[in-house]
Amino acid sequence: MVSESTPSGLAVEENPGAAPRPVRQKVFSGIQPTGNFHLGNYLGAIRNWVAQQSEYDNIFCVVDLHALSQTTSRDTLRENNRNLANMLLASGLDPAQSIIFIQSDVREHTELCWLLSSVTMDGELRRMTQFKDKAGGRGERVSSALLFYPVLQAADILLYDTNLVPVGEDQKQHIELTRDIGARFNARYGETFVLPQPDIKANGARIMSLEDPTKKMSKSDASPNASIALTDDPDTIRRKIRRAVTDSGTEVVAAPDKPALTNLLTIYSLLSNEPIAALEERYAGKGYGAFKTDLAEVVVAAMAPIQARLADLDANPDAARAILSDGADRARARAIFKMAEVRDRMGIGLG
Ligand code: ATP
Ligand code: LTN
Repeated sequence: MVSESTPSGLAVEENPGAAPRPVRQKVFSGIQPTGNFHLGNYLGAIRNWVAQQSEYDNIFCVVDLHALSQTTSRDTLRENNRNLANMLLASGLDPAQSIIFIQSDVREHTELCWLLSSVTMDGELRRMTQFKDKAGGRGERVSSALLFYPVLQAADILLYDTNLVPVGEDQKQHIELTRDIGARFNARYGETFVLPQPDIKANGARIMSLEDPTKKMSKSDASPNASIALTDDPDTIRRKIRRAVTDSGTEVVAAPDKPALTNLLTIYSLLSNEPIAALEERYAGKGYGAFKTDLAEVVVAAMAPIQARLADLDANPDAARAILSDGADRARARAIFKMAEVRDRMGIGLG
């Protein structure tokens, strides 16, 4: 059934004969197991997932099939899947409040991906910024998985009647395409999919590289000093922040012509829950050195509880396995139900 989002954050499902019952909005988001989970992923996405968990009906997914567009080693992918699952749990995702699972465990994602490709234009996929960035002029040597990536992402989202997709800024275009694909399907076959809204926060949606504040902090950056991994030990964090590039001048202020300081102040502000203006005031006239020393300690303190939980989870691999298996069962039950509707709408099989 299609439910409409309301500004109150609640969706109202029709139920003939009964008073309308508010139901929680459905949230879906995914993250690729492609290597070192970094502060940008945490501040732009996962921290928000955790903070909003109790408000919504949530599904969070380790999108290993998406990672196949970049990862070619079997062992690396397995290891990344396990590490990311543990990291999500260590960051505070709670299986009592959220369904957490591995994408490839629910085959309906790939099936819907194929079906949606019939309402997706080749030109739309070639225009995606992420495709253009990652394909980077490699022409014929780019896998078609990289091109198809947003169709699979649309399938992930549309499969679960998702209202809200909490992501970083870089994913906005993919969510817009998801809406276009869903709307086109609905126009052709009748109302089937809920059209999702991106949930992108004003702060933290685009944490920048520590070495080049014009580029986003990215898992695929070749330089380890460009990002802070959530697993970095305190000394590594201190060293990376000490050597992070700054802007010309000496004042600790956020401004359009000070992208490096703006980025560092954003990180500080989000992790300490203090407004940027208060930090600017505190460090007025103190220079970059004192600011960076304190920032490093703020980051170290924020990572400590996550790293402690991660150590426990790493020591007990069966814990995550059971949670993910249960998550896949719960996600599959919803996905099978939706796919029956989609197949029928499209006239697949004998009916
Ligand atoms: P890659 O750079 O290899 O594409 P990634 O670091 O972007 O990887 P993803 O798995 O693609 O990681 O993204 C997971 C989530 O983290 C997404 O919601 C994405 O928008 C968010 N995210 C990624 N990088 C940043 C960043 N620098 N700032 C804020 N959010 C980010
Ligand atoms: N492309 C996303 C990962 C992703 C995703 C999703 C995010 C795959 N499927 C569904 C939100 C909803 C990225 O972050 N790079």
